[in-house]
Amino acid sequence: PATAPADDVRFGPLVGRRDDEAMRAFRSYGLGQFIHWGLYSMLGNEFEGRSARGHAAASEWIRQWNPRTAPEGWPRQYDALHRSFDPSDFDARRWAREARQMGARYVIFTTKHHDGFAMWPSAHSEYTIAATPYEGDIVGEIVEAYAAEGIDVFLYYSVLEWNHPDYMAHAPRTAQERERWERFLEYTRAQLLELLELYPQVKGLWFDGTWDASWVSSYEFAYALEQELRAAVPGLIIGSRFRADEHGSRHVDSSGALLGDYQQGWERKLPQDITVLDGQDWDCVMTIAPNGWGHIRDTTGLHLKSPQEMIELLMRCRSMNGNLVVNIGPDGEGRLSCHEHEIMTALGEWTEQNAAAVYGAGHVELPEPRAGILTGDGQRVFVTVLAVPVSGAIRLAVPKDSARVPVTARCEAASSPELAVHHRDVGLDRDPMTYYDVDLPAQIPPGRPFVVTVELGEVG
Ligand code: FHN
Repeated sequence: PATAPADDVRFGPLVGRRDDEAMRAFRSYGLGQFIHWGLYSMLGNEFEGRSARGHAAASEWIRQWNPRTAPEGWPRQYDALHRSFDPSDFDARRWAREARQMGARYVIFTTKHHDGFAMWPSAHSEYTIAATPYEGDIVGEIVEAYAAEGIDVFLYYSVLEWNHPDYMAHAPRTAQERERWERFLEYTRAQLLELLELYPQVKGLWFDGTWDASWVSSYEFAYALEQELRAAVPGLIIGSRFRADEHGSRHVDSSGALLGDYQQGWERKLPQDITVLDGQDWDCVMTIAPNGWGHIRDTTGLHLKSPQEMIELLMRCRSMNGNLVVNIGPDGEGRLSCHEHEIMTALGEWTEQNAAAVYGAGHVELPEPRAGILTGDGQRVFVTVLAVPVSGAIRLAVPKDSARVPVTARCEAASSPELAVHHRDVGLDRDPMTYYDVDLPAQIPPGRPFVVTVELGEVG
């Protein structure tokens, strides 16, 4: 149902906190996959042996190579890349199968990044996959393959375009600029409606490049367009990056309401704790390298997150009711790196072995033990143990007036899964908590976090 915007915000939220089937599915996705794939993937952050590292914001930003250090004639060479884009190893069904094996329940795919190149044969642009030697529709193949694996598809779309003649970063100032900008808005609208018409199975649109003053000042247009998009695909999910309100506020409007179905601001960072989230739905999009979403050929000297780190990030997101979306950047031929495969395999094993702690579980209103991360489903508390305490036990603090308390515990990863639970009241009357120690298995699985499942039972 529509909520009335606060008095002085006319272009605030279109919907209140949704609780329909699509949003309930979003809340239980747990893990997603982001794919940055486009012309920049052909370069891997290098051109003719020269590295762009430190000269552009990220690998997919290579077209914006600092002009002082860019190769002679740049970005002419970039803008001609599409003439040879013909990924010989691209197999959408293999990607989709591997994504399912990794445990991803949704995928976000770059249909058009800031370079303006459309990965589908858009009728509204000449700069599309149809102008390459590749004979296919990449977006179409991705949508079909992922949907066939039961993975929900979200389409990434950048409004910002670096090389579109009608695009401008500032709000239009003259009549001529206004005319150009109007044309650009119409083009944006046409492409978005086209995407939904061509691929009606999509579950969401993931907007990017919406920070420039030109777009922020087009809040009225964006408000109307959002309604059109929602009408085109009932249940469509749109995050908080799409549009601003009339006061220039983004993500959250000037009266504090979220401008979309979920908070999309968590990029390469996680909330400190659940209180900062203000009850919002959210996900966190995460790179494997420190930054750089597109393929990076030479990762020497870059810290690549380890499988263990990714598992920890996933469980931290779940403990605060969010999803983790892990990015991959295939190369220009459609190949993933060994490290990406390693991360995906580790996540796949983890999510398969610990599905209950990941998908159907969320935040637990108990203090987090130092040993690890808590998720729960009302009947059970799952402790993802990151570090084994010297005591050999995990201590759970439970309010003395709690109706449910730990009764039994298990660790499926141990050779003897059953674990002893001891109730230890420290005897301080003023302490509102009482304590349950779970003995950890003597043989701890090496090198990986592991889950201890604690069953809760009625008091008395
Ligand atoms: O500039 C982009 C960046 O290249 C990448 O696509 C990320 C993904 O979240 N979004 C933008 C920065 O916020």
